[in-house]
Amino acid sequence: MGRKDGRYVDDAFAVQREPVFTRDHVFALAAGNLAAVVVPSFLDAGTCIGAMEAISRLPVKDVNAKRVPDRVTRFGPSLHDYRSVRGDFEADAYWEAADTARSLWAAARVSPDPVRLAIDRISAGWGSPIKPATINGRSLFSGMFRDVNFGIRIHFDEITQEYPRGLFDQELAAQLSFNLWVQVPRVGGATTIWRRRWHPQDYQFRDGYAVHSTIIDGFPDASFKPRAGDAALFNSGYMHAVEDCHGDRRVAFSFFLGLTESNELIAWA
Ligand SMILES: O=C(O)CCC(=O)C(=O)O
Ligand SMILES: [Fe+2]
Repeated sequence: MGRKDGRYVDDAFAVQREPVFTRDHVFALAAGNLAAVVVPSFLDAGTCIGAMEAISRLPVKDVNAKRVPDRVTRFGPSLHDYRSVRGDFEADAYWEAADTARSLWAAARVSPDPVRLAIDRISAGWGSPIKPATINGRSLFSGMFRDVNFGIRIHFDEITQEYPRGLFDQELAAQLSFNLWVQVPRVGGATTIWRRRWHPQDYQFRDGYAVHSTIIDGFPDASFKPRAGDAALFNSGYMHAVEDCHGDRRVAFSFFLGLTESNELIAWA
């Protein structure tokens, strides 16, 4: 590890550009030995434009502003918006939103379907089919896309922290974030990941869903600026943030992948 331009860089925590996602990538990300794997041009330009046209016909909603004050809009439910202040899963509202999003998505006939394509290609690299995460046998929704116009503050995503008593039928060993960008801003919009995980004693640094930036002081980081069509996987248990896009659109299909205790990959958004 060394200092470079005032930042700490760590060769063992780097962004790797690869033609495909592989099984080894998943294990290296799960173990924290890689910051991110980026597959450039995962989708071609025509598919990105087609996806943008199709999704412009779908209703988007502002993400729960109490939880995420960063002005993010999205299509489809994301599990963390269905956690009550007491920490319970708001099942009825979630399943209703998931059913609605599935019907709207099917009716929009987005072809090729970027989410289906992503699940199929990651499954091929992983070596067996990715299955949906389930709660009491019911499959969670993973077809979410979001528009991040002003960035996202430093945070981490870990379902095992959000629901310490467990929520899924499966036990998770690691959680990865998958993003597939179909439109990016001219300026800004880089993703940064720090080699810093959340520790329970960090609660004083918590500010809603985000964490205070002192938490990452002195920790190595790695960044990449996605282009339209690029896809990336990173370990969402590490602190990460999205740079301001100055109001421009930055649209990505996004879901989580869980590596289960029995070495399966499951997906949800
Ligand atoms: O849009 C990105 O680059 C990352 C967004 C994010 O916070 C996530 O996928 O967990
Ligand atoms: Fe995140």
